[in-house]
Amino acid sequence: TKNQPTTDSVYEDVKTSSEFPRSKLTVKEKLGQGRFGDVFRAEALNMSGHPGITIVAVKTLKSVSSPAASLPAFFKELDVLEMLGSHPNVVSFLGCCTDEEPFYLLLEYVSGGSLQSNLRASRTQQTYNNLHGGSKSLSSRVLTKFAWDVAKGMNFLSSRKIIHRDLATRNVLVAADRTCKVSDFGISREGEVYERRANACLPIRWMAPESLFQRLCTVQSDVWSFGVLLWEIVTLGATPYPGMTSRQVMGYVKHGYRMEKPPHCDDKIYKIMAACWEEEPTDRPSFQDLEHAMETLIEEEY
Ligand code: ACK
Repeated sequence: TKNQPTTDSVYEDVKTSSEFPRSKLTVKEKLGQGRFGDVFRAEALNMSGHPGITIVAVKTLKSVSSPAASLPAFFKELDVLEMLGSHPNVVSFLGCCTDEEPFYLLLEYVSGGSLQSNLRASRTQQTYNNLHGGSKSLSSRVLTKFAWDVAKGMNFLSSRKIIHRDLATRNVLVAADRTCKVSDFGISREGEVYERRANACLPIRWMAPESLFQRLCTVQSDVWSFGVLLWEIVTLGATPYPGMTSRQVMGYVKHGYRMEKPPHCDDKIYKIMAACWEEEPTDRPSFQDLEHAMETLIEEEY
């Protein structure tokens, strides 16, 4: 259904409604390196009833052949995005170009960069391994609001039975008005935090024990990752399990150890992250619980 070449002409006219004409797209500067290829800013002409130009983010799939596993992953992501609908705390899917290579995914353009880079840029001193860095520009209320936004986005995704599999501050984007938007669904991504294990690059430090040792990914393992994301927010973007190798992290988690409360971390927030790290997945809160808990924290701050 994605305009893939087919030998059966009967299906030639079956087009996805989200296909956008490539000729109406002007690709501008590169924003960075994405999961399947580069990410660019682009201008889309007369997109979905909006006359004139809409700024979009274009995710490219470099080539079908390299690596071979990318194509099914790309279409899987497309299927997920097409059925999603929109939510203010989730990066919107706007369309795709799959008539020929390179394939494009068109996404809502979010101008403020990742939550991770925002947290790190806000530090008074640029040392990501120490956990004492106070923020010069982000109040604790703003930090709690970030967590609330992510919980709302994840509550929406989980209500649609979508498992993120890679929830972390690097995969949350910040809009100009500081709204956080969950981005980057799927798992097959390359990069330094995706540590190699059994020929797969995995975000070890964000993974629940059942994901690490039984390859189980569920909404409850996303909740575990949300707990790690809370820890990232509190530490202004430190790398989880500081000073430990990924192998050490796996042993540590397996034996029931958890990250301790970071200095200056509010007791209530630590209690929430610790609940996300319950050994038994069903003992962890739901994203609905987490959304509510973050809202309560915000209300208590004033
Ligand atoms: O941290 P960044 O500036 O934000 O660098 C990465 C890069 O592309 C590779 O993922 C940016 N990026 C990804 N998706 C979007 C988007 N929807 N809008 C704006 N920038 C994006 C991301």
